[in-house]
Amino acid sequence: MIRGWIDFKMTETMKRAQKNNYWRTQSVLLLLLVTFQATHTFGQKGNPEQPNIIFIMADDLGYGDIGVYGQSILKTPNIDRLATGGMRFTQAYAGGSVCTPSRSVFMTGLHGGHTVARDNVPHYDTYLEEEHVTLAQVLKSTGYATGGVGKWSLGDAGTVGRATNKGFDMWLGYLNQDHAHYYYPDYLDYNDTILGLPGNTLLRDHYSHDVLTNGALNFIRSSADQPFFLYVAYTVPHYAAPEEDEHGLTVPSTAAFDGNQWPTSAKKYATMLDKLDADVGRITDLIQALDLAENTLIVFTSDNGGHSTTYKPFNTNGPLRGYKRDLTEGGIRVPFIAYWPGHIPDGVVNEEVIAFQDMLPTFAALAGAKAPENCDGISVVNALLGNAQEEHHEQLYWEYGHCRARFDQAVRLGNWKGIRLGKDSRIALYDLSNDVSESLNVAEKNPDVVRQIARIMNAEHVPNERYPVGERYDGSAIWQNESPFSMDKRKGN
Ligand SMILES: [Ca+2]
Repeated sequence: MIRGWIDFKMTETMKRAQKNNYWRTQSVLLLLLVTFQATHTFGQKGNPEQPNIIFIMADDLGYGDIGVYGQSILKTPNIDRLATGGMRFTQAYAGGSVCTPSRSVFMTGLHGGHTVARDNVPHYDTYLEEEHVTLAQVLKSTGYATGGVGKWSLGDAGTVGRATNKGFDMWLGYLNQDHAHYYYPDYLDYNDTILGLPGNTLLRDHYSHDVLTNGALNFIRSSADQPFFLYVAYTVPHYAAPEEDEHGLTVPSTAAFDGNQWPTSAKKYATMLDKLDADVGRITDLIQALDLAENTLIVFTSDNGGHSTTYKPFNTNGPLRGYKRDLTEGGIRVPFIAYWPGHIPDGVVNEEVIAFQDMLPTFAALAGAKAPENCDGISVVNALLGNAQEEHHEQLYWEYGHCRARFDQAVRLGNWKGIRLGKDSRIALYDLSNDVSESLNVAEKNPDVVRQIARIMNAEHVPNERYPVGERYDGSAIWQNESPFSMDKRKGN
């Protein structure tokens, strides 16, 4: 009897406790829900589990061109703000020393000795085939809206490798990279058709960089309610075709820099950089205005090093030796800034060695998507978020010049950098820990390191029949500057 009463009391107590716990639990859940919603639903749009990713890549922008990387003459306040409010990497590497391989490495997650497009030449109408998986396809497969503007380089209009067949819902710009040498084109590729700009070559109404930025902004506006990936492959400050501009640097006006005692080409370069910086600011401002900042990772970088003809006082590659096309650091080490308020700590300078092939596994990890198994890159999510990065690159590999006068290879192994200029030539060795300018060849003192680097060079270069080493290519561009609006075409000729 007593036992029964105790049992009863216990049961009632337990029930009350359970009830209290239930309500306490519910209250905590409700509070969490309100907090969560205040942070993520009412304060933020989109799914925080799948952040938006905006990858802004300049063209031929050097390591030293940006204020936070030491530029002292030209001003880049908007790009600098991404670094002061985010993370700046000092040892980030492009996929190659020129446009096409760098973009191929970024899109495929395979390094320059494995990826499908190894150099800007020979010219092919497509590089990507049906079996090649791109970063855009990976993100699209997990529900991302995918858009791109600018220079694609990996497959022309009508080919299997065109952007809209390789994962992009929207592409506005230049599928063929020789087309991208024209800043006043009379058309741009737009999805599987063209955006006609008839008369533009003559009248110069539409500077292509402005059109690309408008396309990027409109893609953000139209994708704001779902996770999106935006690839902004700008074409500045790359040179223009000489028939379009006598200095090879087409801009609408150099008025903002005319007070400087610089050559005209320098004023034009400064104008390109100024427009680039302003448009990075427009993209960042729109993300802020749409209340997407805490749910959007913005990366700013360049596809390869600065050009050798850039006005010398600008010091385009900072302390680094060499330029675009070189495998010394000046050709491949690039500015790399990651900005994501609330996720990436402010003003961090990160010395982690990262490379373009890491972007596919990194973005896939952020999106909750599966990266292809044969990827050469590693996820650097932890480095990006300011956490301890457990996996590091043991080595990095680049190559350039298969069908040119000289085939070069380079390896980074820890802080060692080995470079071979010309097939079967001797390897020069530099210690980047105390010689970032690669000025002192220490190969003779470190024969074991040189042998190890030689083995890596031999192993990582996988021959590709489209890039036969030593066979000089002298073909011209496939894309021809012929207007789709010419009178001949109207007549049906
Ligand atoms: Ca480039």
